[in-house]
Amino acid sequence: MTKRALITGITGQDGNYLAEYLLDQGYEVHGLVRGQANPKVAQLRRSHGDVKIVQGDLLDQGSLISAVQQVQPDEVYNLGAISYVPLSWQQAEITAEVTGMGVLRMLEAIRVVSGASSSRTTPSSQIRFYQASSSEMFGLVTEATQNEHTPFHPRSPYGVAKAYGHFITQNYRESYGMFAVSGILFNHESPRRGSEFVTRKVSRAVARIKLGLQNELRLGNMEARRDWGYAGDYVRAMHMMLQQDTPEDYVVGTGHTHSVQELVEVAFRAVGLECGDYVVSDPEFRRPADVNLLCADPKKARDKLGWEPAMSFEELVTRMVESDLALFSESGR
Ligand code: NAP
Ligand code: G4F
Repeated sequence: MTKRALITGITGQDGNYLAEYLLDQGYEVHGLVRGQANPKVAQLRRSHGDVKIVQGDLLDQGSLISAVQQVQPDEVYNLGAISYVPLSWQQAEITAEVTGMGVLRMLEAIRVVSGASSSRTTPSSQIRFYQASSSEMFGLVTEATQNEHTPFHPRSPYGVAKAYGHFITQNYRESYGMFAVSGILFNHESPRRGSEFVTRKVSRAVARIKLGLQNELRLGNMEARRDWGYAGDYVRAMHMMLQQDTPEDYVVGTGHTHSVQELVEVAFRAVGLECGDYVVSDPEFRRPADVNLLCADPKKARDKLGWEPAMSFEELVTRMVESDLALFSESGR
C-alpha cells in the first residue's frame, strides 16, 4: 500500500529535499502551508507537482487537527519552525510559539485523530512522528563532541524553544505510547539554503564578487565552529528513524567541525580568489550569545540506522558556490 506522509515546513530547505526523497520512495506526499500566496508554494508546485498542498499553521491547533484528519498520514515530519537564530532574539515570543509550542500542537493533533489516550492503550492507528530537533540545544558545550547523552545548554531563544519541542516529543512517546522521535540534526546546507544562513551568505557573496556584482563580504563571528553537512543526506536519516522497530532519538552530523573562517577560505578558493581581500568584520552580525563549537558524535545513527553522510564539506561548499555562480551569471544582478 502507498504510504502517506504529511510534512510541515515543506517550503523550507529540508521540506523540499524530504518531499523529493519521499516521492522517489513511492510515497504520497502532503505539504502543510500557511497560505497559497507564499511564492515558495508556487515554486513548489512547479518543481514538485506531485506534492499535495494542505492548509494549516503551527500556531493554530484546529488547523492541524483538520490537516491530520484530512490527510490520514502514516508519517508526520514536523520541520516547520522559525529557524533563523538571530531572529529568535528579536521575536522571542513568536519563536517559542511556533518552534516550541507548535510541536505540542502537532502532537496533540496526532493524539486526538489517532485516539491515543495513555501509555496503557495502544492508539487505534500508529501515526509515526518526526520532530526536527537541533544541535543548537547543546549550546554552551563542555565536550568536544556531542551525542544523544550530552546535556543541553541552549544559547538562544530558538535553542530554548527547540529544547521544549524535544522534551515534549519524548514526553508524548512515554505518556501515550506514540511512535514519536527526534532527530538532533547538526547544521546541514545546500544550494537551496536560505540566504540569511552563513554558508549561503558566503556562497552568494563569493559568486557575486567573482562576477563583479559585489565588492565585499561582511561577517560576524569567524571563529565559530560548526559540523556542516549536506541537507540531501540528512533527510534520508529522518526517514530511516521512522522505519525502525522502536522509537528512539538520534544525533545526525558528519563528526567533523570547521570554523566560519575555514568556510570562507574554501569558498573563495573555489573561484580562485583570496578571501583576505574581501572579508570585513562587522559587529552587526555578532549575536548576544553564540554557540562556539558544534561537532557531532553520530555513532548511534551509523550503527543502528546504517546512516552515513555522502558529501564532504569541501564538495558541499564548492557546489554551493558553483550553483550561485550559475544563478547570478544568468540573472546578471
Ligand atoms: P527553513 O528553510 O527555515 O524552513 C522553515 C519552514 O517552516 C518553512 O517552510 C516555513 O514556511 C515554515 N514555517 C514557519 N512558520 C510556520 C508556521 N507558523 N506554521 C507552519 N510552518 C511554518 O528550515 P530548514 O533549514 O528547512 O529546517 C527544517 C527544520 O529543521 C526546522 O525546524 C529547523 O529548525 C530544523 N533544523 C534545521 C537545521 C539546519 O541546519 N537546516 C539543523 C537542525 C534543525 P514559510 O515558507 O511559510 O515561511
Ligand atoms: O548559519 P548560521 O546562521 O546557523 P546556526 O546559527 O548555526 O543555526 C543553523 O543551524 C542550527 C543547527 O545547529 C539550526 F538548528 C538552525 O535552525 C540553523 O539552521 O550561523 C552559523 C555560525 C554562527 O556561529 C554565527 O555567529 O556562523 C556565524 N556567523 C558569522 N557571521 C554568521 C555570520 N551567521 C550568519 N547567519 N550571518 C553572518 O554574517
